Formats: sequence, C-alpha cells, structure tokens
Amino acid sequence: MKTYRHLFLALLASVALMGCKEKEVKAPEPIGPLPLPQQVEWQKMERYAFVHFGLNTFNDREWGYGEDKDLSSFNPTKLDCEQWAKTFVAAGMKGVIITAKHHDGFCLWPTQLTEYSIRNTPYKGGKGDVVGELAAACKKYGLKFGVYLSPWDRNHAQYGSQEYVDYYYKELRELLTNYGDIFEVWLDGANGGDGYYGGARETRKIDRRTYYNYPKIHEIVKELQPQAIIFSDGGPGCRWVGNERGFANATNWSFLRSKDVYPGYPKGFELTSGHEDGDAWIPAECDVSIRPGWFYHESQDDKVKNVDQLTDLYYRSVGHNANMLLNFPVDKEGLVHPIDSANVIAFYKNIQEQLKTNVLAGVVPKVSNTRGGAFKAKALTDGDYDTYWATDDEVTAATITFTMPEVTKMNRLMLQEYIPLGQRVKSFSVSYLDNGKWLPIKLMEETTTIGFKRLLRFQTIETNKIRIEINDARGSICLNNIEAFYAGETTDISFEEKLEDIQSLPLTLVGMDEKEAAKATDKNASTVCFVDGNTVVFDLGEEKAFRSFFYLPNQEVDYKGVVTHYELAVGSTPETINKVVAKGEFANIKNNPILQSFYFAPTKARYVQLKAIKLVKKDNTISFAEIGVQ
Ligand code: FUL
Repeated sequence: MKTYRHLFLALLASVALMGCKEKEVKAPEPIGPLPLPQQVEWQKMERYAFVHFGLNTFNDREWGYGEDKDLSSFNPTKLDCEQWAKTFVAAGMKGVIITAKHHDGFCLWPTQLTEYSIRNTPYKGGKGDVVGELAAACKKYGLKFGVYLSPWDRNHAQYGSQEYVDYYYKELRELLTNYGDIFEVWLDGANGGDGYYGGARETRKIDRRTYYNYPKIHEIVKELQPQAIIFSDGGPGCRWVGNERGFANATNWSFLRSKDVYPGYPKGFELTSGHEDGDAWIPAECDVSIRPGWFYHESQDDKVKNVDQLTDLYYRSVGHNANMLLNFPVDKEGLVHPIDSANVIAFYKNIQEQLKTNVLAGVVPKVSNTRGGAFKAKALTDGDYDTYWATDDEVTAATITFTMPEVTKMNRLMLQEYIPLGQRVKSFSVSYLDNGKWLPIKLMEETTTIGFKRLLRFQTIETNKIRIEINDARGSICLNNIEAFYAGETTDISFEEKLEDIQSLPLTLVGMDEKEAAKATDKNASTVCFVDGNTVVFDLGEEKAFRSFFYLPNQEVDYKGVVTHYELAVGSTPETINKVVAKGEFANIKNNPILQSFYFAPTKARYVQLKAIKLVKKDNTISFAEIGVQ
C-alpha cells in the first residue's frame, strides 16, 4: 500500500493553518501522475556521483569487448574508496552509483557466478571487492549507495538466451542482498550488438522490450530493496534525460507515457522534456561525466570540466527539475583524479556562494488568491518544505508579488512546486519594478514548467519589487518555496566542445563540393558535412606521415550519417587505397557524441579512405562535424 506521508502532513498543515476558524479548508486534491514518497526523497538528493571503474580503466577503453583472457591489467595500487567518498561529501553530493558491471561483463565484486571478475585480478591478491569497499565507505561517510549493472554483457557466452537472463537476475540478487541499502539501481539502455560472447565473436540482437523481462527485474528490486529507485530510459523510478551531456530542457515534465518508453527507446530526445500527457511519474536524471569519456583516459587529464561548465550544467539539470548524476572516471591508481576532485569541490563552493543569501527570506508576498483563506503565502518563504501556498480549485492563474524592505540586486530566482500533490504549472512569467514601471525579466529560456525545482539565471536587476505570474496550470497552484539571490557577476555560460585544440594535416575531400567539404574542417561543431555513400576519401596533397584519426560526429539528435564502426585505409592514388590501417568501433557514440579518435602504426600516404561499416541509423550518407588526421 502506498503511504503518502506528505499528503498526510499537508492535511495536518491545513488544519493547523485554519487554527480556530469554523470551516476547515481542504487541501487541494492531488493531480496525477504522482510521485511515490521515495521518489520525492530521491528528488531532494539533487546531486550524486557516478563512478565508472573496471577493466576499461586499465585498457584505455570506453566499451570493452569482453574478451580479455588475462585480467592482470586490473591492478589499482592505491585504490581507496574512502578517498572517493570523502571527495563526494566535500562536493556536497548525497550518494554514489558504481558500475558494478559494465558492458564488458567484468564484475567489480567477487561473484562466484563468473570467472570474469575481480577475483581473478591481482588486486588484493584476488580478495578485493570494490563494490563492498565502496558500500562500506558510503556508510562511514553518510552517502547513499547505488549500483549500475549493465544488462548487456559482451563476455557472457549465453548472452541472447534465457540462460543469460537468469544469470543476470542472480547477479542482481547478489548485489541487492550483500551490500546494505541501495538507493538506485541503474539499468543501462545500451543493449545487444557485437561482442566476444565466450569466443563466438558475433553480433547478437535481442528484443529490447522483452528480452530481459523487465517486470521480473522490477519485482526482484522490490523484493530485496523496496525503497530503491530504478533508473532506465523509461523508469519506473526515474528516467534517462535523453543525452549524456547533463542537461534537461527548461520545459521538463516529470511524467512519461509509460507504455511507450523502454530501455533503448529510439526517440530518446523526448526524454529531455518528458511527456506532458504521461500517465506515470518518472522524473529525469541527468547523467554526465566530468571528463569527455565515462572511463579514465590519461589523454583527457586536460579536459576535465571546469567550475563554469559544471555550474552551467547544475542550472540546466537541478535547475530544470532534474537530478544531476556526475560521473568520476576513477583513475588507474584507483583514486578520484586530483584535477577532478579539485574542480568538483570548487564547483560546489561556487554554487553555494552564488545561492548563499536568499534576498526573499521571510518576505511574505502578496498573492492574488489563497485557497479558502488558508494555505497562505507565508508558506512560500518559511523554509519549511511541507508547508505550501495554494489557490482555490478553479484558479489556475495567479500573481505573487514580493516587496522587499529596500532596493536589492538579484540575478537568480528559485521556484518550487509542492510535488507530493503533482506537477501542475504550465506557464509563468517574471517581472520587476523599475522606476515605477513593471518590466519583464529577460531570460534565455522559456518559463513553462517548474516542478520540484526551477532555477532562473538573468542579468542583474536592482529593485524592491518582483512579480511572478503563473499563467496556466493543470489545476489549482501549489508552490512551497520561492527564493532569489544575487550570485555576483558570473561567467557560467553554456559549454560547447572546444575545437580550437584540434590540429589536422591540411586535407581536401575528393570529389566533393568545396563548400560542403569545408564544413568538415571549419572547427565548428554545428556545421555538418554530408557525403553520399559509405566512404569518403581525403587527399593530403602529397605523401605525408600520420598516426591518428579524429572524428566529431553530427551533433543533431537525428543521428544522420553518424558512423559507429569504421575501417580506415590508405593508398598513393585514389584507385589504390587498399592498405587497411585501422578498423574498429566508435563506442557509445550515439549517446555521447564527443570527439572520437584512434591511433595506429605511423603510416605514410597521400590518400586516406574512411569506410563506414555501420551507422547509428541505416542510411546511404555519412556525416562529419569535424574530421582529420594527425
Ligand atoms: C551508456 C553506456 O553505454 C556508457 O558506457 C556509460 O555507462 C553511460 C552512463 O551509459 O549508455
């Protein structure tokens, strides 16, 4: 049975507010879909850490193939889960989720279910258990603990059959039984494809909707960890936000049409805003790595997101009604890298600093309606989560006006809806009084939904009056908190991939219209060159030596022409390109379309041909935002 503690508290609040009045004012009826109490608690966590760590860390990979015979590369010499936990606490995070098993099938806990585990590595002489060590560190430092268990397993011989699914259930049972309370179970959407599969080395397709029998997985979680939130593209506890860049759209509903969405859902872009007409409460979680990749690569030590970039993402995740799941690629020593920890702690200090002094604290606003004279506006600034201001049932538009004792600077606004009663607001606007005139606050994004938390950034204004107009809602309005701040004059602007550092040998695309070809080398991520067919040939002008290739894919979510598997060949004339120098996969390119690069034995040639063996979406076109050789 669902126990709606918050609703109960809300009712109590209504009685309390009425004091000795004759007629009791009833709390607004909840408007579904509604969160479960554990979803409300989860939303209050706001920020927590992700850790990607495993064989990939030591092999410089993003997606391992599951083929390593010898696991001796896994040998972190200074691994210290307490160092991780202390870093996350210092960064104000409330929990951590670890890749207990990634797609390569390697298990970070000493399970007896497979030989492909930490048991067969040199770490602690085979007696180590990173899952257990992290669970213990979390307990010690007051963090919540969660697990990522990849359904896709490129090592397992029986992947694709029922035997594998049963194996997966057993793995899940072990994790959910042996490591204390789990707050979130992360079910990744990347599923099926090529792999080692016990030596078969083949492509195995599975039906993403039915293969794993997700309802059964949900039952196991419910049985062993009833409070745990289940993450997947479609929930049921929380949903993927549709990108791995760490942001939700400004318009963000915590609802999904639950029958439509499943792990690996092809229309991932819908998840960035949710479904306004959804039937289930499935709020968004923004996963993003502090570095370009999810796993550690030394080559990315100078590409750690800085304070401004992280701050910007905070406003576009937590500030867009979503939780922020920030990944740390733990390094080869087994530590959170010092650059990563320095940046994340500085980021936390920055947001604390920006949102330090609430200039509306204790200021009781004037509102155009209060529900039956109760549910008064003072709840908006009393600092109590469970008291809220509400309007009468038929009132779906209202004005809230704050008058401050003196003219005050501000450039941030925080709004919160009381989500135990549902997400309601569809549209709002904000204005301020300037020399006796109401002016709109100029914002860079739309003011539509609010949800659990909405943060607005705007140019500094100086005023003693600010007005929030709720223009439309799905029913009566229930807000529990409004705050405003002066964050200082800040520089946390949007982060775009920095392309200036990329240096390619000069090249032209053979047989291509010059204007179109230029888009592939103009260092502009938003201009994309499309080439018909599945190959493209570059001419370096004369024979030159090079040893690496890079590729920034089309950044549009239609994935047009995005290459996942490639073959690179060279030759001295366009007709004799037959020496293959590299062949491989751009791992995880669909969800994380960062700059890709690969290295090969230094080679000398004038002509280079890239052949797309496979694309994200079948097509007769390949595309490049940027391309080059070095
Ligand atoms: C994706 C995976 O394929 C990536 O490797 C990473 O684990 C990310 C968080 O989820 O779907």
